[in-house]
Order: sequence, then structure tokens, then C-alpha cells
Amino acid sequence: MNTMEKSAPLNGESSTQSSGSAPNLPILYSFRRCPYAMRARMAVSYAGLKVELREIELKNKPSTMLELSSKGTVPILVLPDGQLIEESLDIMLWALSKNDPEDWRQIEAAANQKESAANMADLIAFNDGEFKYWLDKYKYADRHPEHMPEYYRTQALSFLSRLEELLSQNDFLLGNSISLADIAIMPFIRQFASVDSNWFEQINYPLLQQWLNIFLTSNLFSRIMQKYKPWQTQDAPTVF
Ligand SMILES: N[C@@H](CCC(=O)N[C@@H](CS)C(=O)NCC(=O)O)C(=O)O
Repeated sequence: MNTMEKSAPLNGESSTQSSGSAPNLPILYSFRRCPYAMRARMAVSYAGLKVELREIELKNKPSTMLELSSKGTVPILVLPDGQLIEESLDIMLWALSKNDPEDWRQIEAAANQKESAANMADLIAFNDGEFKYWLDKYKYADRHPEHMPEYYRTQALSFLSRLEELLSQNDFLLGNSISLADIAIMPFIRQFASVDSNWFEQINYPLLQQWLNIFLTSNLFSRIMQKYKPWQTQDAPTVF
């Protein structure tokens, strides 16, 4: 079955998100507020693909999901042929391999594609690694009383400085158009900003604040942040 729909870029209309039967659609197990799941949903929606969305609760994961993927994290995507994609970045790449209307992978835009791919991978790896480590400590500072929250925040800030510097060179992180790196990183900067939004709004990172705002106010983001009640086995499929 062809799952491709008209592409729906950052501020385009979406033809997705209706309810009904979903024969042979890939199934996306997701959690609305999870930054990894957000980036996977953004890539799926941008590519105009239809999937069956199963909203889960982290504290009450469905056994159907755990039987498929014992690591128990979201997002995961189950393809109609049974193939399982268990990492958010791989789900993004799967979606973009089907349809990438604005070249988020920068296959066409980058003069030196190898360098561009390396920069992209490096930036995302730093986000998912060191930055996420300090972000979690900052967000849950009460669980890590060995330091004050400000200490963890300062550690995380070096990544924000790096992003601000990149944005002083181009409109987006890796060039003048949106790339996979922007989308993969943005949900984590959002999370960092929302730990103490008053503080975040007054720091001197104007380009990063503006960049974040572009995504937060986009149609793409509001589409993927629609609320769904947690999935139950007997529910009619939710087509996303
Ligand atoms: N490397 C994974 C990480 C996914 C992940 O850690 N997701 C969190 C939610 S944001 C999760 O499912 N945690 C399991 C839990 O809290 O039980 C990916 O990129 O998909």
C-alpha cells in the first residue's frame, strides 16, 4: 500500500490526522511530550506519510509494545512487513527516505555532502549525548542535590552557545534552510527553555530564541502536538 500523501512542510496544510480504519499502515507508538517522539512525528508529518498513532503512557506501557520492543522506549515504528524501527533518528530517516520535499537531509543543498553529513551527525550526537545528559540533570535537579540547578544549567549552556554561533552564520543550524539537525534538536531546546521560561526569555541568545520560536509557532509543530487519549487494544485506529 502506498502510504505517501501530499507533502506537508513547516507551514503547509496537513491532510493527516483523521480517525478511522488503518489497514496496513505503519504503527507509531508515541508519547506526546517526549522530545524523541516529537522529532519522529515531525518527520512523518512533514513527509506527508500516514501512520497509525498509538499514544502511550510511560508509566503504563501497553504489553503489545513491550512484546515488540523490549527496550521499552518511544518512539517505535512497526512497518506493515513487521520490520521494527526502534530509534527516533532512524524513524526520521525512514520518513525522509520516502519523501523529503525541502531537502532536510541536505542531499541537494550541500556542496560538500560528506562534510555536511558529518556536521549533521556530530551536532545531533552532541545533542543526544552530552546536552541531553545535562538537560536531564537540570530538569530533575531535585533528584541530583549534589549541585544547584544553576550548575547543571551552566553545563548545558555551552551547547546553546554553539547553536547561537551557528545561527549567526546562517538562518538555520546548518544552512539557510531547515535540516534534519534543526528538527532533531529543537524539541530538546524547547524542553530546556521550559524548565524556567522566564530565565530563558531574558538570556542573551536572540538568534536561538528566534529560531526556537519559528518552530514552536509553525503549523507543523501544532499538528504534531495534537492531543490523543492513551491507546487501548480495542480502540479504532487513529490515523496520524
Ligand atoms: N534513543 C531513543 C531514546 C528514546 C527515549 O529515551 N524515550 C523516552 C521518552 S522521552 C522513553 O521512552 N523512556 C522510557 C521510560 O521512561 O520508561 C530514541 O532516540 O528513540
